[in-house]
Amino acid sequence: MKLARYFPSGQPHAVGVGIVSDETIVAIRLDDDLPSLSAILESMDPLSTVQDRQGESLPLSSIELLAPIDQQEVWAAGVTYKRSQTARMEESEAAASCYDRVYQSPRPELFLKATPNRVSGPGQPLRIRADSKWNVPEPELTLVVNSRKQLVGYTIGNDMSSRDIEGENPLYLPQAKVYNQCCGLGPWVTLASSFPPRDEVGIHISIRRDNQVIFSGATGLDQMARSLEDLIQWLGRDNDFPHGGFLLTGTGIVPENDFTLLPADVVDITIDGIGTLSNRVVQG
Ligand code: DO4
Ligand code: MG
Repeated sequence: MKLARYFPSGQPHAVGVGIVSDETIVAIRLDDDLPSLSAILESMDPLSTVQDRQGESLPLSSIELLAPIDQQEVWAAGVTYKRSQTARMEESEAAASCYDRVYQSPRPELFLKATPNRVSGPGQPLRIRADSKWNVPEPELTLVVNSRKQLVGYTIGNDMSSRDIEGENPLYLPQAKVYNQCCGLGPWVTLASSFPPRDEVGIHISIRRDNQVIFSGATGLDQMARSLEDLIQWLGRDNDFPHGGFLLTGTGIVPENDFTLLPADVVDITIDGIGTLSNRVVQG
């Protein structure tokens, strides 16, 4: 089951939650007991929670999808794929040994990526910083975790990154990663019970400029050096999430070093079992 947040057509302030299938969305009846998507994800069994609350069915084309986030924090893991380790070591003389070590260490790299106001949903713009000249999208399977630190679903994350800032000095990492519209999430949450076997999950990216594909890449979840449960247990050590949280699990696709995103590029990220997250890039 796929659960989305959306604005119904003509009602840009009334956030709805619905079940997506093919080209339709079935509205879920919300009330004070169940006011939001995160409340559904917090319930003991999200699937049965929504079963008897189904309302009208709408064409997907008639609504505006929103990022599937309410009040949760967004965290990210780094250097979880060999390709990311190699790319970071190339971009940073100063931190090469840090990236090498963290790829192999039991403790993963984890960082706070975004608060809800910094997140862009499907079709909304993602930003490259005005003070950066080397930027990439990072297509990442994203875990949806409830306040009990249980994995309840999956979505797609885009961990937009300024490689020149990150490469200049590892202490600049928060500035390379966290700024307005730095994180894409969506297009919806696939509940854990509906996610395909992990070793069959492919992650694909394509970047279009002037309607031409200028970069595409693919990897698989089976290329990740850590397990999803391991990442969640490290994130949850002495760290609570009263509203639940999102955890981007790292990128396995990094374009060659001569590539940078430009304003008006369109980034499409597809992950099997979820769908496609599409965003246009802006700068300044
Ligand atoms: O420390 C650099 C960030 C790594 C990252 O974001 C990734 O591997 O996805
Ligand atoms: Mg990343």
